Amino acid sequence: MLRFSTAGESHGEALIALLSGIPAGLAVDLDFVNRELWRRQQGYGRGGRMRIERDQAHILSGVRHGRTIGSPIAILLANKDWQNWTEALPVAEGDPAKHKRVASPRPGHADLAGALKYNFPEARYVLERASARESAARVSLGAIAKLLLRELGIEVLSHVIAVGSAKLDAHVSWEAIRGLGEKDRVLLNCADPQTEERMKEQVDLVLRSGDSVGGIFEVVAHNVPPGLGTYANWDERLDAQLAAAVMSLQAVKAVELGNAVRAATSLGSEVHDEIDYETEPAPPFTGFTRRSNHAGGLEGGVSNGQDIRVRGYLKPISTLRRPLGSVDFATREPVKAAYERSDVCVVPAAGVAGEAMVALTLVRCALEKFGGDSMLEVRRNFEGYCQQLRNF
Ligand code: EPS
Repeated sequence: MLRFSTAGESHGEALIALLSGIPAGLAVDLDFVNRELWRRQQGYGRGGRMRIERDQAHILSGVRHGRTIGSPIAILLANKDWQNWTEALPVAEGDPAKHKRVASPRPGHADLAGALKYNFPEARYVLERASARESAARVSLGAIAKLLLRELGIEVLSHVIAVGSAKLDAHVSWEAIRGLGEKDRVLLNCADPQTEERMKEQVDLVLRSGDSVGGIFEVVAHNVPPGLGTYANWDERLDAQLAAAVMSLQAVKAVELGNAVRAATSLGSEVHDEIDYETEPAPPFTGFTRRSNHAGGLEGGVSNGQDIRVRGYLKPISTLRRPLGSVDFATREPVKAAYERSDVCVVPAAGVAGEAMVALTLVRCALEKFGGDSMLEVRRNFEGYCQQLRNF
């Protein structure tokens, strides 16, 4: 069974990521893992922190001589910023005068709910763990998941559909998304240069005004065989698992599969993907094809062989340079919400974290269906299933 978790505070010494259930014999390309971490750090509208950090995966266990050995994989990501926080956030008691209190909670952030819940007099510890810095750890695990999916021919990437009110309405092909993933310079990871320019204007606007923006990313999983997930039990539905996985990312407040939002106000005849049967050119899994993919590759909680498309909707960043109204934790007097440095737009980065969550979810389902203790066994099971599909 695939299990994963993370630990670490945003300004603590390091993030730790733990992954178990990956079969033995998977080649681990560390350059690929580090490139994924780099991709998550990109995008126009990131704050000063990204100039400090250069995330690099330090694999502690589970990989020997370049391959997984079936044991839990532990990855450490050092926080470079820690050197500036050793006195403010020590593990030992330290000097209370050097602690950096977060005196007033930010609307939209976990600050207030977290302080009330854990009985903290201020929000420092809350933001340390609620911070999206944690998503770096998930991306390192997502990279391992992607390497396993690659062995089955499955790829997962993302692109940005909207930043603030600048939105791309056109369909974006898998080839265009793959092209974006190969770029060495990332602006807003949008496939259409003109829309990307409008997105940049949105970021410039909020940079000037001390505000922040959210947006929409879309994760696409390409070449997924039909039959992952099942309608048999509610918690085994792939659509439900993907929605929970992407919703669990910081600042994601809605998840859409395919064109579900538009479909809800359309007629059935306009949105259901009509079925054809073609054997030329040779289909990847089955001759059953579709004339469209409004469903986002999922029907009945099961992958249907089309690209899986999952959209994450991000609320605007909750730390504002021109802060909103709040209350001082200590005095209860009205004040402006706390401000340190912050990002103003993280949609491309959230897309990369979304890829990681989708990849980990697909690996979990793939191992349930094709699972084995070694990659040899997984590949054999997978190929047997592909043969079964061809014979169907
Ligand atoms: C974050 C606040 C900022 C972001 C951070 C998420 O960090 P800091 O408070 O150190 O300036 O840069 O994101 C990351 C560190 C990251 O790696 O993505 C927050 O409060 O959520």
